[in-house]
Amino acid sequence: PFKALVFDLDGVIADTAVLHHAAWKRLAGEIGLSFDETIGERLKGVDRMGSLEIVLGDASARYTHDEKHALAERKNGYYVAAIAQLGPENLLPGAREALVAARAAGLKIALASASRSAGALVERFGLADFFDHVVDAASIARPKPDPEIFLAAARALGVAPGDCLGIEDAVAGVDAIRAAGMRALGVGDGAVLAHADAVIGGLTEFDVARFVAMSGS
Ligand code: B16
Ligand code: MG
Repeated sequence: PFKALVFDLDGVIADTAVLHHAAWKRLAGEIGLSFDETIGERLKGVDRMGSLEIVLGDASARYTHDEKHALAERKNGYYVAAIAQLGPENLLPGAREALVAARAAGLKIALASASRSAGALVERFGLADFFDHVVDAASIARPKPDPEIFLAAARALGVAPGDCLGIEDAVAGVDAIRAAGMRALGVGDGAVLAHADAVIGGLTEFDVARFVAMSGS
């Protein structure tokens, strides 16, 4: 059985994606770029500068490195202001219950979010006590689908990657989990998350006994 769970945040524990989306849309409007509403799916799980490149598209060439960092900072200001309004009522259904069940089953729990606001969000949601470790996204050099963030989580927990189950809503995140040598539980659409070992529609379907038995050594 697995010894640990490694959770993604945005799209798994809370629907902060809509707030990232709104902040990018505001920035795009301010700099005169059109904002394709279908862009949201492509931003899932992608780190801040990677997201900026998606939002800029062909306009990327018009900006210097420093200007891009300033744009990303501006977007982050909007996002940080938006999440200051969030509380436990903004958790996705089943999130808290999944953490309670995992704790009761004696599993270690880590958070592997690409967001630099992940620690603040965990505090706002009143979930800090559930996590044995929250990976600091700023300490990660290579974004998902690189396995670095999931390997860092396993190392911090002191659990071998093969004994961890990673839980993700993004394609890049599922691929990162698999590349880390963990099993992946996808949250969302099974057709999109085809590389996951199992897929559920949301954490309301998280059955700890079933998934802990799924494998591990
Ligand atoms: P920040 P996750 C990701 O969170 C989001 O899905 C993605 O849209 C965002 O750009 C990224 O965090 C970085 O966030 O700008 O706050 O550092 O899905 O990995 O929990
Ligand atoms: Mg996510």
